[in-house]
Amino acid sequence: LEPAYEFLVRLRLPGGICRPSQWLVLDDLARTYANGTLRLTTRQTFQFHGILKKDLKRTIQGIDQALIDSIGACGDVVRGVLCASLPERSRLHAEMYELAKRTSEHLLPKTRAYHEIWLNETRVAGSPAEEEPLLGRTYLPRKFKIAFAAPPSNDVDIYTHDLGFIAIAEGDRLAGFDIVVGGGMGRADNDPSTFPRLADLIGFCRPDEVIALAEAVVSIQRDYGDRVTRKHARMKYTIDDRGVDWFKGELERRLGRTLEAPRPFVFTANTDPFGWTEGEDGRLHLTLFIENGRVKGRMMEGLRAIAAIHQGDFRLTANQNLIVANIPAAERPRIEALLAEYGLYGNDDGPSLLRRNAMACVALPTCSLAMAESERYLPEFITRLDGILAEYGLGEVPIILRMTGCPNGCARPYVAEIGFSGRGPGTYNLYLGGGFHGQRLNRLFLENADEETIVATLTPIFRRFATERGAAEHFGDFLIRVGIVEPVTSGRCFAR
Ligand code: SRM
Ligand code: SF4
Repeated sequence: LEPAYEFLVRLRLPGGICRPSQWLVLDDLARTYANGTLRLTTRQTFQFHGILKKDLKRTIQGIDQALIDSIGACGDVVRGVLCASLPERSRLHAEMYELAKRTSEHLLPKTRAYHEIWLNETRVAGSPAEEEPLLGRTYLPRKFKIAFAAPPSNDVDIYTHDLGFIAIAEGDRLAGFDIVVGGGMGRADNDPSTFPRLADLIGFCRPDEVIALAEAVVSIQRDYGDRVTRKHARMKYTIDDRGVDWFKGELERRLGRTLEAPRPFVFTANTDPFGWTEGEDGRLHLTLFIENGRVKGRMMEGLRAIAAIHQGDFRLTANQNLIVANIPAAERPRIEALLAEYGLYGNDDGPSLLRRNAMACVALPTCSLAMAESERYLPEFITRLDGILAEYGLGEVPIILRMTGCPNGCARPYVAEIGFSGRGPGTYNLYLGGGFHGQRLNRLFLENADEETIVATLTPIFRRFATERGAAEHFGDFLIRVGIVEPVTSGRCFAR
């Protein structure tokens, strides 16, 4: 049976940027070795599903030929580094993207094992030692996630990261970053010692201090993270147990200086702006909705056709969508012709607002940790909710809904205004009251409920929202204001 084992391959794509020529290679690999689809993930990269063991090496070699790798995409290391997609602010994006890429490269494991195993590199005596310069002999206690956000957009969900950098711009140049630490989503079923937690704001740093600061934060987790109980090994627990003040003090000790005070910033949304936008340099950007990140069928053909003529780049968003970025204005008609030919929608008439802003994790059939459907079920569930929202005149009100097939939280459901995590076939926990731009955790509202129970619960709440909503009030804020949900103010509070 072993040769029939299937694997998934996740790429490392800091900031989610790839060139059209790379897209074409990945598209070919998906058709040749995987299940004929590409999956855009919640961390701005691609996953291939269904690669047979015998084809794994060829797939990774193909990825290497496209100058992309899969190093550190999984495992107890620093994972893929996110960067705000920022289609129209090209100068700020260029600076941030460069830093995100350098941070990712700097913190990668230095071992050549990947090259030796997959790319036939010969082992040379005296080549990098077993001991990693930063990580040591045992790597980190657990995975470690970093992101760069650019207010007012929180499209990377900065508060859900172990370490986050929030850009502070002065005019169109980058002054530096506010620093947040200790976020994470994962929890385990029926185990209140595990909980999602939002990152705390601890200070400010200049762009040239980012890499040293990231290294120092990672080193604290390396030295103090729990190496005994895996469920307790993320940095959010290290910080929650010892306190933010302790963490900040330890960081300052390692940096040899005190951190500057954080600077003010405002987030307004964690969603993507769909459709066409014009950048400050006159180039155009088109954000396309990709339902739950799954590129397949006619859409896959259409994106391949666009990749074949596109002169800019592609940008994967942390909301599982795709930006065809940096299109010269003269090229717009050709791209629009392909959008029409392949039925790719890039504007407001198409899927509902609820659908466009929603995310589902992969779950069944490929995720071995799934307890319920997610990617395959959310589309039809949203159709049902769309009907109810339309009935109450709420179709144009943005509401953030996210679903995962288990408590691990891969689609960051615990910051959604409406969140679901799978409990069993056809049943979910329902969470309500998260912050519209990812600034507040939601609270458990229904446990282990089926679709009928969930719909019967949400319908009267939507009805109330339609009649009692304040001007421009968001759904999560409304639930809290009228007392339907008590706000969750910390990870521990979520777990109670
Ligand atoms: Fe995840 C494990 C898919 C983003 C928290 N995640 C998995 C695995 C690899 C299952 C496994 O370990 O066997 C899933 C593969 C399913 C499949 O068939 O493809 C999986 N995670 C995904 C993706 C593809 C979901 C998606 O629909 O896009 C995302 C890929 C990200 C990437 O490109 O690197 C993905 N996972 C996340 C996120 C969101 C984020 O990072 O912004 C989270 C929550 C944030 C966090 O880490 O706290 C997340 N995944 C987890 C966890 C729980 C971690 C924890 O702290 O407890 C696991 C399980 C584990 O690590 O033991 C997990
Ligand atoms: Fe799998 Fe659970 Fe992550 Fe969904 S949330 S992809 S079911 S591990």
